[in-house]
Amino acid sequence: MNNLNRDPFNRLNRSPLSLNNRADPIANWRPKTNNNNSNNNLATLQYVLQTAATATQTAAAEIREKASEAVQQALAAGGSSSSSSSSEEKDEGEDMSSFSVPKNVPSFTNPNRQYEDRLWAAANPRGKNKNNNSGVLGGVQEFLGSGNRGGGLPMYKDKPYMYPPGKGGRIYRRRRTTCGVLFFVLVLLVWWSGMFAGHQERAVTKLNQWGLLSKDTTKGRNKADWLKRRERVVEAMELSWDAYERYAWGQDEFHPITKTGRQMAPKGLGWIIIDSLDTLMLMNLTSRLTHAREWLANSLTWDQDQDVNTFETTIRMLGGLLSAHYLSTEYPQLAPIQDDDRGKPGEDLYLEKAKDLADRLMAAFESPSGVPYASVNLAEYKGIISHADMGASSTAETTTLQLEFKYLAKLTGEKDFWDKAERVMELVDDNGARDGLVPIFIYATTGKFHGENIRLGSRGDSYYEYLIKQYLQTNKKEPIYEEMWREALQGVRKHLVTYTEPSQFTIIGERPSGLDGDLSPKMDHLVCFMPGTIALAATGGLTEKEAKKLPTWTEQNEADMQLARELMHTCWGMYKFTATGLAGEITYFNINNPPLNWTAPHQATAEFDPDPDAEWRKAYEVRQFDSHNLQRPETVESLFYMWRITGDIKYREWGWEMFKSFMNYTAVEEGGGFTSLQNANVIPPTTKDNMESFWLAETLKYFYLLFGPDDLLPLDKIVLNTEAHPLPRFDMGPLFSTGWKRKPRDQEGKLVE
Ligand code: DMJ
Repeated sequence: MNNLNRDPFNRLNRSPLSLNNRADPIANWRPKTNNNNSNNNLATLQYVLQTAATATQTAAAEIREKASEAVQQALAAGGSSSSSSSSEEKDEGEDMSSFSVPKNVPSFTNPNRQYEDRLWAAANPRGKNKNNNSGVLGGVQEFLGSGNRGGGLPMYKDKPYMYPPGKGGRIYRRRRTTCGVLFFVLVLLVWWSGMFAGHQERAVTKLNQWGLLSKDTTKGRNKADWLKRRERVVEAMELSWDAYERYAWGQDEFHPITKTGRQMAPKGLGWIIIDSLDTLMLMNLTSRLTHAREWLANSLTWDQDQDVNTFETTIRMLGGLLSAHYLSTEYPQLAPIQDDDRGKPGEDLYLEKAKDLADRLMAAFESPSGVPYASVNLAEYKGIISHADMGASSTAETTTLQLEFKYLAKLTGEKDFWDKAERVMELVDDNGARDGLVPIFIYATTGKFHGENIRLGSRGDSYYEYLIKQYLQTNKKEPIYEEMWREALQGVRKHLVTYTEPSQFTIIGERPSGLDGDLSPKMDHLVCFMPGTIALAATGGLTEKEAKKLPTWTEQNEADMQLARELMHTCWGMYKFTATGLAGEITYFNINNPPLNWTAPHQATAEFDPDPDAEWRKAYEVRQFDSHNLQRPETVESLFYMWRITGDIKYREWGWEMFKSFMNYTAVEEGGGFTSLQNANVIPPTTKDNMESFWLAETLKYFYLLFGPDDLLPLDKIVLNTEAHPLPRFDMGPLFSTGWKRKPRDQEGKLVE
């Protein structure tokens, strides 16, 4: 791939890239798969793969049957595909000899297959409904019963709450009470019968019954062991991707159990495909990447009359395309694919698609205040005010766009991308949040906060994450963001950190009624991005050992690392607590009344005793309605940072244990890949029939990086956006600047007039 020809936006002339710190390309980094068949772990996914093969044959036969007539018509009409006719089944550079490759896997690059894909998708009536309100919320919203809250707008996906029941008539309430009593009696009976005691039976697992993962002899003692474990992650990615490709290609949602897909826009948004691009690259899955890129080239259009969530579309689609651009240009040997029209428009496909999308998303910033609207209509280039929450946008959503728009500004030389995104930070900060802790809603109309609810879970989380990452992205040249991060972290300690009873686990609670209100001892799984982010902030991405040698290392950094370790321990406990070893969406903790102050001496139990009556378990509580597991990445994300930064092997071991739980309890038969769980606290778990795109974009990527060498995506050279899409750090150059100063404030951070 000749990168010298790549310059569709004339950026090399206008604004030379100054991406210093470019990492050297990694030559042949991907290990050959080990041939040693005595490694029983190789059997781990073999069964699933075999069922995939069977399913492939069945599905392919069904598809062919349904489609053959139409295919014939299409072929007769002379509409044959111009795509590659290569029928290669193996990814380049892969040695699959240790793995039994399924026979009769359809060639995804075969033109007939492409017709089949389209017809299969067209045959799915669920994909036709533009206003089906599945949107970004999809199954989560359905499960939560929040109904149609926004006239069909895809909304924030990470809303792990049960809403209070809506207003209904008396009859409804009476019926509901009767049903409630009956339900309660039923639950009581079931409980008495011991059905919910499953959490004590960790050993009895579905895949183990099939003989999978039951004889894992890999000890993780040396590099080779970890590379073998990393290969298991690649296999999980292959299974997930192939299932999607087989059953829901081109659809935005994938339901692995019913083996169906669903669109979020009339022609699809490439939700899963684009979110996966960089994972496919990192894992060197070339033929799969080729198929994905073909879809982008031939099927993706942003010109659709569709409202999309500004934040989700930015972090997943814009972030996914930008990281694909970054990796394909900086690491061209990763999953190398030939550009077919070098030097012509279309060659820099990822960047062109990113720029086109960003131009449309920019409409969100056209609000009276400059704080972005919650949604955008893509075809109309029009921002749309939130239909819920009194018209307020989520604070995290408005402040988790900056890494993406700033990098795009740097690539294209278009300053407006930078300025609009940067301005939001000023508007938020001008509110003068006490101790740097921001309420979770903000009005796009006025730029003022709405309500006092403060948390680091949904709607609050990535505001804090992007403070420190903006500082790192521009090579620490925007100190304002480090100051804001430090202030906020101290605020977290002061107002949100407390310790459990018994066994003083460190938790980050919530203040739903503001900082003077009560502390709620509740942690969304989302909060578990914090340990890793705190460690990243303390060392700047260096190892702890390296950072400690610098004159800039302080006692505060030391304390921050300690907090990171303690929170990591607590988050890992969320996994140890449940029946499947997979965390619930929300965990409540038992705390003192009044809560212990963050300065109180504390010492959590070091080991998580598996005894069901172990004392430590009394500190944790996962409620029935919060027991779903959406394949979220935050804990493995933090394990990855903690491993890279501290070098403590236990973080890798915890990650491996977690990975095995995913394999054991979320694998879907008949080549379905992996699914979210409805209840991760019973065995067997109940399933949700949904594979989140962040399973491919984040969770599996973090496992892969956790088990791999440290020089793949070095933490002091890149920043990962909140969807785990790697972007380079760079110098701002003369064109860009922070362009704003913080208003004077008192010791608590409140503005002084
Ligand atoms: C992802 O879309 C991102 O990590 C986001 O910041 C939070 N929610 C999901 C994963 O849980």
